[in-house]
Amino acid sequence: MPKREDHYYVTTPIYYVNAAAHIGHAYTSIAADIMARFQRLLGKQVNFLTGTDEHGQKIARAAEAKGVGPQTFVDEISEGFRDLHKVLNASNTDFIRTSEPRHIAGAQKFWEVANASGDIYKKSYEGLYCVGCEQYFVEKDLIDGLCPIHKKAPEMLSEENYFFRLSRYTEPLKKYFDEHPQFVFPQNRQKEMRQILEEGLDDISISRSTEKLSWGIPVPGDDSQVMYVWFDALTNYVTAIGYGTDEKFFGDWWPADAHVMAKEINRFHSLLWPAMLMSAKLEVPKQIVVHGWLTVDGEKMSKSLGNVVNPYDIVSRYGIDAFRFFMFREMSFGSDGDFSYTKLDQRYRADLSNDLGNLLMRTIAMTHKFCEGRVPLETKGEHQEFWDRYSAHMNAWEFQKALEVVWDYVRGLNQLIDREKPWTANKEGRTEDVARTLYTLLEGLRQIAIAIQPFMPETSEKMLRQLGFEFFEPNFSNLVEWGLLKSGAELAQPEALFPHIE
Ligand code: ME8
Repeated sequence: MPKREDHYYVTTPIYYVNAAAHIGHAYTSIAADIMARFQRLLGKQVNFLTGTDEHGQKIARAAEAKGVGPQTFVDEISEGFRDLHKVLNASNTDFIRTSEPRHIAGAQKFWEVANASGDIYKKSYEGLYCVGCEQYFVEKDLIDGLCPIHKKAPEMLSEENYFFRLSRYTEPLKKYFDEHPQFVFPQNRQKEMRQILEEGLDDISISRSTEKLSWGIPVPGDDSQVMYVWFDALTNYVTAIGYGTDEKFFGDWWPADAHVMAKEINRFHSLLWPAMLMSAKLEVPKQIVVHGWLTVDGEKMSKSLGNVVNPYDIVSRYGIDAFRFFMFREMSFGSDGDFSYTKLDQRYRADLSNDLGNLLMRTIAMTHKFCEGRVPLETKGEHQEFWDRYSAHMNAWEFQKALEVVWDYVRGLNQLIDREKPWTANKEGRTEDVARTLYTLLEGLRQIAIAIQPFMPETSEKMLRQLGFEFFEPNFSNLVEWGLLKSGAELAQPEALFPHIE
């Protein structure tokens, strides 16, 4: 069965449970959520997967350091990630843990199929391993002998392991990249991967001896080895939708439309994962969506610097929608970005409180004052261009640009008020002018409320409620038409969307 046309499947990485969630994780999950909500507006049925990556050396050691068993340890932190997604108002439809039976069964099946393709063999190996990355390095990729990401010297490991014939997929991958120039977003990340392919891929170790590491999924048919954590983890994208356990469901949803992540794990997703899928005779995902790294006040977030930003703190001060908006209005998705409370504060005041909040407040207050709180006579308007520009950016993951399009509209409506001065028109008895301006504002605000829905779902709902627009079925085809606010409909009392924060 081919994947169903009206289905959209988006994923985040499954996060390591060695430490608590921070804004970096929140950023990725919100990005995926924005796309999930946008696709629902387009009328798609969406499967949105996130979850936790619970095996491997890094986690085994973190549990040991805390003096608890690995299962107890991962249970607690995984719960924290689940909770974070609720606080973020993420609309994920699933949350997978790699310690779950459905995942273990699927990962083992995947191994068996790759093995049957002749892509798995055993050999002795010695190499430099970074536990932070859960990855082997070759000398030339280290900087002064240190891992470029964790700035630590990797450990020398030597043992007999199973290997995956990644080298065999260099040519098929090159071909795939050439035929799918939009496979990796953004373009510079696609080029980077294509360059690595040019150099050729080496086979990689995909298991560990249980003598060294027992916290993992047993290799089928060999109890003395567990799977390498990345081989295990990547399969979550298929095991969560029933690979090995529910073939019908799997057929409806695979291949994924988008795997979202930051750049440090692009290589695993754009090269290793497609090769694994080719080996397992499965389709390659449609797009790998890679964003940059977040820094805080210009510095890398780190425990030792004490600058790790806790998303709960931001949400309790500014509310979830302001946080969601800020992360994608301030930074260009795909590039690196910097978080600071100063910039968040500025955006909150300028873009949200002033531009949008006051626009709604003034419009509703004037409607109460000049039109008895009822939507005035409908006025024609043309908004196709707005939706075309907005949708083109949304489809291309250009969230910052999509928000620019929306804020141009917001500013345009604010200018309309200043230009038309409905209070003067009212005083002069030009009731038709007043009605026309107010209708344009109210209906424009309704359109804006829909456009911001993927970014700020709660604010969108509040706006629609204040505008007296009760019907809310999240589907563009019923919502973007001009003129859905019916004349005579009663407006609620205005309420500040983004109240002043001390
Ligand atoms: O890599 N800026 O898990 P992880 C932006 N388990 N994004 C950030 C970030 C930052 N400073 N910090 C974290 C793993 N992220 C593996 C993934 S998938 C099969 C296995 C986000 O907990 C970003 O999405 O280290 C990054 O790729 C991910 O968290 C890394 O999460």
